[in-house]
Amino acid sequence: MGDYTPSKSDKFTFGLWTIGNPGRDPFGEPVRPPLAPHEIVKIAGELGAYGVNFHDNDLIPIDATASQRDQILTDFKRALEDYDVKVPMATTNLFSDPVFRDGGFTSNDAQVRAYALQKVMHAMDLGAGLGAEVYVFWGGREGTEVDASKDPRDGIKWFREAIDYLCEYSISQGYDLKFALEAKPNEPRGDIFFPTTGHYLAFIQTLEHPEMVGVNPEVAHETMAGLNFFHGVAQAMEAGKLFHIDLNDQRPGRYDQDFRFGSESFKICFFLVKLLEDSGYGGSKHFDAHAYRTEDIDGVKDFASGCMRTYLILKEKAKRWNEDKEIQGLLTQIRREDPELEALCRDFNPNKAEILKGKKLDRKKIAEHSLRYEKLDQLTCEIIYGVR
Ligand code: GLT
Ligand code: MN
Ligand code: MN
Repeated sequence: MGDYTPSKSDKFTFGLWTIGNPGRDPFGEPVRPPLAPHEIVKIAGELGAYGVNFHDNDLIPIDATASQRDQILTDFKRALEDYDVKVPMATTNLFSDPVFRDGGFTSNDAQVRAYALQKVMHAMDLGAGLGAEVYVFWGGREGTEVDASKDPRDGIKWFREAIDYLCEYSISQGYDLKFALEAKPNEPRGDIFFPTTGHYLAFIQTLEHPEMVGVNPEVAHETMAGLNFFHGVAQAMEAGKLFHIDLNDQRPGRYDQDFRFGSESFKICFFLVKLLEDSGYGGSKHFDAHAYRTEDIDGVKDFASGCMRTYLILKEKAKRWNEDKEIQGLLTQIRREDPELEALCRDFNPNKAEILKGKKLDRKKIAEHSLRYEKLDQLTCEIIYGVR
């Protein structure tokens, strides 16, 4: 068995809102006392996390006075130093306050849209000042219950205007922030605009500064939409757009559960970890999950260390999978190569097309090629179950 102790180079991060989650749900009051930001930094640091991320109001309450703000920031910065914890990502709360009940950037009210933009600029100042390099946009309230209320094309245009504006703001301040857009199909709105990572990938190409903007896919959100999270992340990565990732777990077809990473869909999590490790993804691995509502503070620590430990266990299994001779042999056999045909099929020119059209390709013979996926999957499962 390996050593599953996290190190800073793993770049594991938690939100102030995740370790600090008090266990409130739509039917019940908080079950855990609030933790101050500096206390959360201590917990994260002692457990071996690399960083903490926050929404503006996780750190500074929306109605804080100037002196309260100063005190919170002093305590927070000291804790970051003391426990060697970074702030790699920041974001804005555009969903809790009643003013955002019909959205922020996509509200029907121009005054709300202006307030949202103003709030984000202040939050960017706060985040960049604490060292954040990635800025997340999760549009939880950007959507509708009543489709008569809003033409989605207006919503999309307003959202685009906001992101374009904020890219310029970041450039004008010399912040060098990368923006990461986080999709979710529903909850808290009946329907949220840009319901999946794929929707955001298409949207990004319509922006003034597409190079500054990528995605922040979350396991739970894509799974809620019934999608294969691993595939979504791979597509974002292939497009050079995986700027951040929210790791947690989720049973399909349920509310946004934000369970401990790997607590549910172990196989998808395995392929996800393998993808992140094989690709050399260098960004944060952010656990956007929270402890079950049954837990006290010790349970919160169990949850946080469990997320990191599970990742490291899966990382070790991914390495074993890559080194497994039988698995690699099967893959070589499955993936038939044909350099001559492959050369004909890439980099189109009319001559190649003519040659390819004239080639004798015997489909019945081709189809005889054996695909031993049963065996491959069984061996993969055995590695995941820990018997291989
Ligand atoms: C909220 C949401 C998360 C987002 C956070 C960023 S806030 O907890 O459920 O998925 O990543 O705004
Ligand atoms: Mn979630
Ligand atoms: Mn998230």
